[in-house]
Amino acid sequence: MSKPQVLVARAVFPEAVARLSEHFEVETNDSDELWPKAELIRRLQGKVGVFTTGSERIDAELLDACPQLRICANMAVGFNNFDVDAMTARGVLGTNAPDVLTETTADFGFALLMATARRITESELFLRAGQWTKWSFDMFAGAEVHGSTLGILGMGRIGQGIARRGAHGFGMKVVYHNRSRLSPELEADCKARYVAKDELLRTADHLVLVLPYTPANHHSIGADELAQMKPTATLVNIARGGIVDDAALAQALKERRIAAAGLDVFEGEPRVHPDLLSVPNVVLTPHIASATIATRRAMADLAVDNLIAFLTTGQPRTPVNPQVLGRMRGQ
Ligand code: 8YV
Repeated sequence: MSKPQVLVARAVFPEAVARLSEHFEVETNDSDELWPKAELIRRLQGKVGVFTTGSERIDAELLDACPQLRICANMAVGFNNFDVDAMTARGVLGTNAPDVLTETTADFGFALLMATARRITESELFLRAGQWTKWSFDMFAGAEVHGSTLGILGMGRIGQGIARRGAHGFGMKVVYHNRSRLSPELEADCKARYVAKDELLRTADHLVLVLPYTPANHHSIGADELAQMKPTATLVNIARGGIVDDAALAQALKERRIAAAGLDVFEGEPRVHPDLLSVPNVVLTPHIASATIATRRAMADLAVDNLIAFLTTGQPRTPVNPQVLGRMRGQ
């Protein structure tokens, strides 16, 4: 009997493909091209599963054009590339890759906060440009990190990891805002105090965004929110592009209405708003918060586990729409 077919939509660790090949006939994308939708649909013909990253949009049009597809396994904790309602309506399962990247991503969030507050990029560019000719008392003087107030918008697992680093490692006062409040035990563990969003914006010395992208969260930080922040504050976005209004942020940075920003994600990435490229007080990284080899391997492994487990036993490890289990497409 021939094996079921799956597609791996982007280049990934060969070991991940090898594991899939034990169970499935696997088509890969060795050139790591970003396939346009029509090409992705063409490649998905006859496939029951697809290994996706955050870059492939799975929507009603694609699902209707790929009637054999039963599972989309994302190598990412975020799954805003999935139209979950369209998937659920058609009995197609989505899975994501939570937990395995939590601490690595929190490390990076903290690194970006430090780099932003202490003006690492700006000062390195100055040095590399041969502009360092003497010491001066306020050269690249930045914002204090230890003992300052850390604000966190979105207090899921990664937000909690950043809170712990700030509170326990740097003696920071932690305030947070989230759709729902943490349990008293988790608040105590993170030494975090729940506040309204306005208070968070007004009091944070360093504000870190870690909320998932949903249409309701679009431009959660725009001109009005930036206006409420302290002029000395820094803003860090490791969540998703679109949560911040990048044009409004570039303007605020240019006018020094906030001190600095650290951005790992962008609206319309990999394009970056041109004004962000020309302001000095911003640290820019290309969506690498989860990028350590060990973590990326764990994320790929979890996506592979989900494909194998679902397609062989019907029991995925980390479903995002478990309501489709039991009434699945093609059964
Ligand atoms: C991924 C991420 O690297 O997991 C997420 O949600 O943003 C990153 O860790 C990216 O989405 C590509 O898969």
